[in-house]
Amino acid sequence: MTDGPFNTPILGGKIQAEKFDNHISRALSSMKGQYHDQHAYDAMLAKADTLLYEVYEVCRPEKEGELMSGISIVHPGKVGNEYFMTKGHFHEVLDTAEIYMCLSGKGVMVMETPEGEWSVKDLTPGVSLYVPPRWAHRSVNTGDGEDLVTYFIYPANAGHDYGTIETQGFRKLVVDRGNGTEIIDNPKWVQV
Ligand code: PAN
Ligand code: ZN
Repeated sequence: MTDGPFNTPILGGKIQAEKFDNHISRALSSMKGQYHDQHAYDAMLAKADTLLYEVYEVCRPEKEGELMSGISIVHPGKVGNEYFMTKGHFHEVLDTAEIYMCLSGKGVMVMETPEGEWSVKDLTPGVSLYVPPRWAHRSVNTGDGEDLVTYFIYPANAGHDYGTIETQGFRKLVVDRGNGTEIIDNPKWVQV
């Protein structure tokens, strides 16, 4: 990690993995209980632990004033009728925001607050999304056979609370039941 200014190429072809500090890969087995169709999940996992998404991070010291950034790539596909998606999280420091910029592909960001508000916004190339403080967020690839690639920036001291979502899920799911992309209530949602 350098003390001075630095560049990171993010556009224009293949990701240069060596320019990032961290490469995270999340496969189906890390999403236990997150997809609403448990039968479809089990059947898919029995065949292969499919890679769902990857994150390339530019890491900075986890202190106020610093910014974390990177690239998130959600691969295309579905578990049952539910699109591939990230785990999703609240920031541990709840009062921290995040900016996402869609670089390519097609998707949505599913968001909600602890107070019960929810929102689903499009992720389309060239459009930036502001995720305000307190909003949990999960990106979902609704595209047809194409990666959803986003660039994100958030305060380095934000931290990640995955546990709340793992336990209660998001209030809304993004599915395709044969008529295109739909946002439906999560039948398994429970208040922690
Ligand atoms: C992003 C996310 C990234 C992967 O960097 O961490 O898109 O999603 P999950 O962390 O939910 O697996 C971010 O929102 N950081 O705060
Ligand atoms: Zn975040």
